[in-house]
Amino acid sequence: MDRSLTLEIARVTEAAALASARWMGRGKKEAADQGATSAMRTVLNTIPISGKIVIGEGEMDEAPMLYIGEEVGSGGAPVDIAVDPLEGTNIVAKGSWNALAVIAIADAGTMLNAPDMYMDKIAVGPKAKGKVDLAASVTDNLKAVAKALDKDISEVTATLLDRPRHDLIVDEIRAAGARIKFIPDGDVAAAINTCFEGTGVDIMFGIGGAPEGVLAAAAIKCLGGDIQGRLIPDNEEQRERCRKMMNIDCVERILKLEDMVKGDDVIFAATGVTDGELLKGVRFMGKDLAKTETVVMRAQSGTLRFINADHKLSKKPNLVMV
Ligand code: VTB
Ligand code: MG
Ligand code: MG
Repeated sequence: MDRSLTLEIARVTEAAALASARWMGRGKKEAADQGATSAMRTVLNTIPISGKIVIGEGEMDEAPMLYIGEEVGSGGAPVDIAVDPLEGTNIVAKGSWNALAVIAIADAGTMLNAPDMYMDKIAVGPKAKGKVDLAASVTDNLKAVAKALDKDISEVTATLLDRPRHDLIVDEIRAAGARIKFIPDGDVAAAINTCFEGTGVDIMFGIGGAPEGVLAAAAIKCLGGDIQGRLIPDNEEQRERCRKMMNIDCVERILKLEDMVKGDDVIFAATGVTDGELLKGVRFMGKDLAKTETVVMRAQSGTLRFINADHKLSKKPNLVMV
């Protein structure tokens, strides 16, 4: 993949973030999502790629835009595309933390076509790469992370979605003596944050969306961290869907990073919609100026760039909801 695509994908997530950020706190998550999706698609179609959406807004009959299988781009190298135009619709609706616009692009056929269902996940940063295992106990994983980071277990901070389904994991983290940072939503940001020491979280546990797992895996591959996932189909129909979409032997086996994103021809971008530990959200600075903060990364080189952009809103009428 041409490395100049990294700047192109920053434009894509910036557009989605700008379009959805105006909805902050308005209690309208669908509108925020729709704004992000339509802006993302508009810019994506200007990029010189022949892209196929493998992680998107849903099946063709349920999502009008960026549906799974949709072909996007203005023509070029064949690539797989994973998007979440607004990761954290509830977050934006409430004006809370860590909503992102995200995209990953990888060589065609290398990203897992994960259906929209739950996935159990574990994620850590580069120092603990290869030391955790979804099949091991929460306690053993916490011990392994503590050792890898040269911390006492009481200094390790785990993060997970604040949901009743995580009660047992929470009990075990507490019994082991580690700290917890609960998040109301947004486990892509949480997984990425484990790869940055300054964000204050060392390991992510718990069950979130499978599409979000693959997006996080693309970022974590660029960042040198580690993630594993296990799909949680609810019924036989979902199981059948997994088999059809993903072409893997056992639906409920542990998926390693390499199973979710093969090789290292992958690039990832995220723009902050609302403020988070890693990225500031969109700031509207008066009539004609908005500021965005974006992180873009490329697995092949390991280069990480933070891009601060000033946007002249009057020159981007199609992208900004008024
Ligand atoms: C998950 C998580 C996302 O929504 O999909 C979650 O991966 C939905 O979980 O990051 P519930 O069904 O428990 O609400 C997010 O938090 C935001 O899209
Ligand atoms: Mg979405
Ligand atoms: Mg999401």
